[in-house]
Amino acid sequence: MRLPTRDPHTGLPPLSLATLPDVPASITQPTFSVGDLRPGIVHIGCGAFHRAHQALLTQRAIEVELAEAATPVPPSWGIVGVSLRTPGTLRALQQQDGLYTVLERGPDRTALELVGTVRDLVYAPDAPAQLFAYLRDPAIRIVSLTVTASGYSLDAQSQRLDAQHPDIQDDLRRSCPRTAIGVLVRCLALRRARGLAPPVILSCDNLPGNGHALRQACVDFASLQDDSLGEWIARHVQFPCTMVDRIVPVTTDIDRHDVAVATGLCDAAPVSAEPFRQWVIETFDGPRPRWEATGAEFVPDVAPWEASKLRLLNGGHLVVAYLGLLAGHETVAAAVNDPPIGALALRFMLDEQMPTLPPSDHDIRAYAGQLIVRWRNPGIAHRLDGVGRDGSTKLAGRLLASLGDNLRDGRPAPCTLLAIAAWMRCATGLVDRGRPLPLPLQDRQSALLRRVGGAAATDPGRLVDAFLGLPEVFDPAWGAIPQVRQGLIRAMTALHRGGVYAAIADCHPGECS
Ligand code: CS2
Repeated sequence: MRLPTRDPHTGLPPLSLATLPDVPASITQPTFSVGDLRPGIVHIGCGAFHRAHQALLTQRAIEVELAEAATPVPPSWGIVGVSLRTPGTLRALQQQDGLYTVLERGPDRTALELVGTVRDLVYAPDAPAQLFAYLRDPAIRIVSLTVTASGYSLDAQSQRLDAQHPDIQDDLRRSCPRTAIGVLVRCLALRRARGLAPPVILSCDNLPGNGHALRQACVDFASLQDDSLGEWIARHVQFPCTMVDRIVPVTTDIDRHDVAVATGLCDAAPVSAEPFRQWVIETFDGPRPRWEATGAEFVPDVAPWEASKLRLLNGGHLVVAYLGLLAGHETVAAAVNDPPIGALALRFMLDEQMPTLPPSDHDIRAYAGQLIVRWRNPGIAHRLDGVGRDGSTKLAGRLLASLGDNLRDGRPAPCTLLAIAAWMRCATGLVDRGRPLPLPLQDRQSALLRRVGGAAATDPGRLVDAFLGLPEVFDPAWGAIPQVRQGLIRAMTALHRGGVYAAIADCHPGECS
């Protein structure tokens, strides 16, 4: 516990264990003694999403368990938050003894909740020994992660580990791994060497079959070092699939200001989020928090939930992001409230994504309608450049997988093709006639995309061919499918000549498909 010194900018004492008693009773806060919580989970990628979703639900689960228990000691489900790459938020949280505020922003009101489940924080590049001490500790029963799809180092075509990826190559040579996959495999190797049970590895990222993809990546990495380790992981480690959902925009100064006004304390790392949240988890064995008591669902097969969420919500987000950015919008709400873009997003979900979903009793029409309402939430400023970033990895599960299904079944997919063309245009960093995109997109491949796209930017046909020729993004087979290549060139030409609205007006089934 540190002494409360005032924040130099706001003049307020910082949020910390020492100032926790000063938080007004009107703010929801942990009902247990935060300092007594022992770690049972290591979470890799302790960003805003994790803190607004799993960490918050873990707090609620602890509270339920505690309310039913005979002793006042909280169950051991504290979280060790790990960052592999960026220290910023982690350092701020360290200063606050891991405490932070979640602002639940609905259309009409904002509710605040203080979260105390993050009990330690490790910036892996600075403290590898501390990280691996936690990971080999048998008290850690679950290692969860939100590192985004690009953190899985998968080959775009095979969806197996990209063994040639420079970070993976580097990790294979190092005594101390730095990638998510390298770190997980080292954790499992340490457990195996000591004869300890492995933790459950819980992927909470938005990629198809996230648990299966993670298992394969870990087995592939381990097998490159030691075949028997790969076999042991395949046989003994559980990698449940999950579907996670909550819209969590990047934290802004407005969030920090609102927390300061409400609490009288300075929280440098609050998160804001929509009221909606959903967590569907493939059933697994072993101890875990009572997440089901907080609304999470445990099911034998997550696939139907995952497919509708990835294809409608995350895919729809990309449609809205790339067309919205080209139309000059900044947020999802502004783009969806722009009638042609909102209507296109709905058409995309109902006509092009819904028919590709696995059979289930889910009401997909109602889900699509609910998504439009969630996207329009005026309390949330969800920036399009954030939603659209890393398109080179996101397209695969969100747009290309369903495009493949539609082609196979002979269904036109003009909205999907227009969204892919819009991504290509955004990825060049140029809107038209060399004008830079007002909100540039970040991408792990941005240097490549700008170089390849920039060279062909003024010619729709060359631009489409240049991008289709990138194996980092597209299976080479796509370029040889006439409906795909011609549909993209048609959409790109419409964007090029008349801009977004003309391209949307030109987007009819059977014509640009
Ligand atoms: C978004 C997601 O940025 C993105 O890729 O599509 O973060 C989305 O907001 C969440 O998956 C919602 O659960």
